[in-house]
Amino acid sequence: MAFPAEAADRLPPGQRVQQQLPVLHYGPVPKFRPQTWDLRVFGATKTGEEFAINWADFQRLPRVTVRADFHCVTKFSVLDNEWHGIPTSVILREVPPAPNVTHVMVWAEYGYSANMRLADFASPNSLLATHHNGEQLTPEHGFPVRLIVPHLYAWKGPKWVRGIEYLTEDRRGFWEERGYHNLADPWKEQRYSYQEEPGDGPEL
Ligand SMILES: Nc1nc2c(c(=O)[nH]1)N[C@H]1C(S)=C(S)[C@@H](COP(=O)(O)O)O[C@H]1N2
Ligand SMILES: [Mo]
Repeated sequence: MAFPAEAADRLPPGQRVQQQLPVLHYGPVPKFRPQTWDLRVFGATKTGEEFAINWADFQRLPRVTVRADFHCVTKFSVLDNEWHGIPTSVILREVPPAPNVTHVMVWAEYGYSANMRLADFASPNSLLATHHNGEQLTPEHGFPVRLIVPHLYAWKGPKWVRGIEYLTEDRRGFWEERGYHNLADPWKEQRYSYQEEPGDGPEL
């Protein structure tokens, strides 16, 4: 056995264990500019206003550490990652969504985006990670901040996050428009949009 027996039931169907995170993304690695960096929270906010959290304020937000497995739709999983950063619950508390918000679109540099249900974004294990296994994220792994939603395939977690958009109806993100499943639950092997059932996502 290449991995401990306990890993067997930790591995979603069709996945195999890999020791390290590869560098995997579409497009170039953005340059971080602390003076102009902000995290925009917009769309259907409770007050109707748009917010922008600058780098200094972002760094003062409360933090957590989350231990989680990482599952990529291309079939590798990396077990036991230690992520450190700002829980998504803090963002939801700082900038509350309107009561009719059902989904969130998370935006990254260069227009990458991923949509998810509000409940997935709000999950207690979801966080805006700044550190991985005790070290600050490297530029290619998402520095300064990436979203981690451990219970979904990893494409739902944009690296280089810059925006959180509150949605009152679902809308497809970057990969969800390009053939990947709208919901992305690895335990259900929701890999491709052709597997979607009625109600799983907006029409293509
Ligand atoms: N901005 C951005 N974030 C992204 C991606 C991307 O293409 N652009 N790819 C996703 C996918 S498919 C995976 S598997 C992980 C890879 O993270 P890693 O490069 O740290 O291993 O980043 C996710 N976040
Ligand atoms: Mo991925």
